[in-house]
Amino acid sequence: MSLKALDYESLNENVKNCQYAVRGELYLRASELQKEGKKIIFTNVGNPHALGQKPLTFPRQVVALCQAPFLLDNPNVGMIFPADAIARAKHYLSLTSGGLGAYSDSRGLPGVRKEVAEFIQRRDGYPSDPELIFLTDGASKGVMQILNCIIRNQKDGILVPVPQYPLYSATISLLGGTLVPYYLEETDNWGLDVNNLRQSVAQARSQGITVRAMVIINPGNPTGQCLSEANLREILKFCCDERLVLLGDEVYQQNIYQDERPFISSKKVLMDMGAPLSKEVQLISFHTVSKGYWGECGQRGGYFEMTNIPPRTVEEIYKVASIALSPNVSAQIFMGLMVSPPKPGDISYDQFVRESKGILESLRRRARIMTDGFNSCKNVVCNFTEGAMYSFPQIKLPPKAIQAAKQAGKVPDVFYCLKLLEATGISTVPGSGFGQKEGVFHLRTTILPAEEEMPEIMESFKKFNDEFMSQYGDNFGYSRM
Ligand code: DCS
Repeated sequence: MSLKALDYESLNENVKNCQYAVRGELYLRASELQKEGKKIIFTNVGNPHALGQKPLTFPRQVVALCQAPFLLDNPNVGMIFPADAIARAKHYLSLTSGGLGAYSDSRGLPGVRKEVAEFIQRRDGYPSDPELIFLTDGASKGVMQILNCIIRNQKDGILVPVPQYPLYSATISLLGGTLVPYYLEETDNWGLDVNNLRQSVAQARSQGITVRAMVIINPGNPTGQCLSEANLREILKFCCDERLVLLGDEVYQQNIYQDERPFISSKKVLMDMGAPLSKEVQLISFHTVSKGYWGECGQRGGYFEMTNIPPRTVEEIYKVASIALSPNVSAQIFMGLMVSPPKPGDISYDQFVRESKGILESLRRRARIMTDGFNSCKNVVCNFTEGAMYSFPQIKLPPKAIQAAKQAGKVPDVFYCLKLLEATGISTVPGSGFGQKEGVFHLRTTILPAEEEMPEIMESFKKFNDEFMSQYGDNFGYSRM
C-alpha cells in the first residue's frame, strides 16, 4: 500500500531530523506535571512576560490606540492616555495604509524601517540605509529567510558556535545544509578562539563541504558571554579571508550585566576597520523586540540589516519575503517604539526610564544570584552571565550517574534535568540541546524568575544537587574534562 505524503514514514526527512530542545522532552514532561497540579518554574524559554515581567507602559499604550483607533475620536481619550502616546499612535497609523488590519510592504513599513536605520546610525555612528533593513516576525523568521538564501544543498556548511541556540541547528537541518561546529572555550569564559575556527573550516573542507557563512551570537545564548571588540575584529577579518557571510545574532544587545565589555555591534566594528574590509564583508545583523527589557516575545517583531549585499540579492530576498505578504504590523510598531523610545522632556519619559531601568537592574542582580548560587553547589561550575538571559552551569556527573542514565535510556544531562524537574519543578534545558564537548554536561536555565523567588529556587536546586551527588557520587572520576 503506498504511503500518503503526510504519513510519518513518508515525511520530508529534513523535518524528522530537525531537533529543537528548548521545547523538547524536558518541556513536555514539565507540561504533563503541570497538568497533574505540580508547580513548575518554567526556566526553559527566555520568555520574560511568562515569568511575570510587566510590559512597559508606553509602547502598550501606543499599540492599544493603534489597535482601537476609534478611541482616538473619544473626547475622553486624553484622560486615559498621555498626549505623547496619542501623538505616537497617530504617527504610526499615518505610516500604514489602512491601520493594523492591512498588510504592509513585505519588507515592513517604510516609516518604521527609517526609524530602525536612524537607531542603527545613532548606535554605531555610521549611516544605515532603510532600503537594506527588512522587518520580520521575530528575529527567527529573518534568520530562516537568510539561511534559506544561503543553503543550496547538503554540501553547503554554516559555521555555528557550540554551544548554540538551536534555531541554527534546527533550521540548517530543515533546509538540508550542514552545520560546521566551532567550539567556544568554557575555561576562557566561553571565548572564541580564531584558531578553532580555522580548524573547523579546514576539517569541513576536507570532507567536501563548502563553508558559506558564520553565525555569531553576541551576547551569547546559552553561554552568556559578550564578545570583545578585538575578538569581533578577528572574526570579521576571518570572514573576509574565507569569503564567509557573517550572520550577527545581536538579539540580546540590551541585556548586558557588567561594565567591562559593553555591547558593540558587528556593523560598527566592520565600519571602524575601514576599507577594504568595510566594503567587502557581507554581514547580516538581527534584532528583536522579544529580548532586552522589552521581552515582548509574543508580539513577534524583529528586523535584519544587510551590509555589502548586492542589490540583485536584496531584490531576491524581497521577492521571497513577499511570499508571506507582510510581517505583523503591530509588531512593526513595537519595533518602531523600541528603536525610538520616549525622549527626555516627553511626558512619558520618566516612567519609561523608571520601568526599563528597574527591569535591567534586577536582571543584573539575578544574573549574579544565579551564578553565585550554582558555583556554591557541589560539582557545579558556572561562568558569570555577562549578557543575554541565561545561566549555563557545567554539572560534573559522577560515573554512577552516567551509568544510571544509560540504564534508563537517557542522555546523562537529560537524566539529571529530568530528576531536577521531578524533585523541584524547575524546568531547564539539558546542555546536549545546545551542543557541548564530548563527555561534558551542562544545563541551561534562564535568569528570569522573579527576583524575590530566586533565593528559594537556588536553595531548592542546591538541595536537589546535594542529594543527587550523594546518591550517585563517589570521590573520583567525574565527567569534567
Ligand atoms: N536568536 C537568539 C540567540 C535567541 O536566543 C532567540 C530566542 C532568537 C534569535 C529568536 O527570537 P525571536 O524570534 O523571538 O525574535 N531565544 C529563545 C530561547 O533560547 N529561549 O526563548 C526563546
